[in-house]
Amino acid sequence: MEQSFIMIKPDGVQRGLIGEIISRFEKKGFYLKGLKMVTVEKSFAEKHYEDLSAKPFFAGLVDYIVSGPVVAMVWEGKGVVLTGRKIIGATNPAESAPGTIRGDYAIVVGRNVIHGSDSVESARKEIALWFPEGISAWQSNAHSWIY
Ligand code: 3AN
Repeated sequence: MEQSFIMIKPDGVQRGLIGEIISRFEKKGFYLKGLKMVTVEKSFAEKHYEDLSAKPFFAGLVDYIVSGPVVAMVWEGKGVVLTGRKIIGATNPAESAPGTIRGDYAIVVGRNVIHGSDSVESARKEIALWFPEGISAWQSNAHSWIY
């Protein structure tokens, strides 16, 4: 079953949006398979965002991610990567539709509350990076009703 790496960024944690964000994924019908609150080192944040290392905002992005605890999660379900991106909304909150997380709770791109994997392949890499210890293998019995 498809999985996505979803992270509530330091601004989302500090603004008290953890419950709201988890609730949106849960109510949609996705399953929470991994969850931890961590404050990461600069080198770790640089690894997570290595594809963006040439961007002018890279240093500021890394400083933002290490500025406080984040909530790292693995969510599972049919099409969770793409649907998760829809729930999250466009990268720039000025362009995210109302009803999306960024559309409802963020204003600027440099403080956009949440990260979600952009492909199944990056989800696999990000889950391996953030959860090297592995995640729980439980299966909900509700699967048979939903799918
Ligand atoms: P997304 O998070 O929607 O996949 P990416 O991968 O293009 O978007 O960018 C990763 C993160 O980099 C964004 N979530 C945002 O925090 C930051 N970012 C992207 N573009 C900018 C920008 N122009 N200025 C500042 N930060 C940016």
